[in-house]
Amino acid sequence: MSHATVHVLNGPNLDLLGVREPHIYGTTTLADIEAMCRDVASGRLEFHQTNHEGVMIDLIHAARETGGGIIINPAGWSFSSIAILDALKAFDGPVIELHISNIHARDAAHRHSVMSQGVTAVIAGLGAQGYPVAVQAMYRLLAT
Ligand code: CA2
Repeated sequence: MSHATVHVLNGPNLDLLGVREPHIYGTTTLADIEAMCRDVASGRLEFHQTNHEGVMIDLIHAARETGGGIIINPAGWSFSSIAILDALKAFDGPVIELHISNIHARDAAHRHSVMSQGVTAVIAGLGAQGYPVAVQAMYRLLAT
């Protein structure tokens, strides 16, 4: 099963990683994170970032065709997007929701993800390292 596709999907403003607010999100860029994921990937890895909700929904639908698993950092949509939650619920494989920061230790606006009820697992607070950890965890989920 290690040849299954892992889809790593990143939501709005994550293209600014490493550039703005390093005290919260660190100095690692999204390109660095993609390289960290590819380092531990043993099969096909799709890596995307979008600032557009409809594009994210299309990426989730496209993943339905390819199969495998989804790792998603929904960023600001975590707290509002029932449309993305619905798309994730329509995906048959495992879904890992990932946050760089520990959202549970943040202010009320960043604490409650509406996404979590529709996912297999949540990783939060490991910084950029959470991404390769999630890819490795995904292979285990896909093998079970
Ligand atoms: O910790 C995470 O990964 C978040 O999903 C990031 C979201 C935030 O709304 C969530 O509470 C937690 C924000 C992503 C914005 O990314 C930026 C990166 C650099 C500078 C500004 C924003």
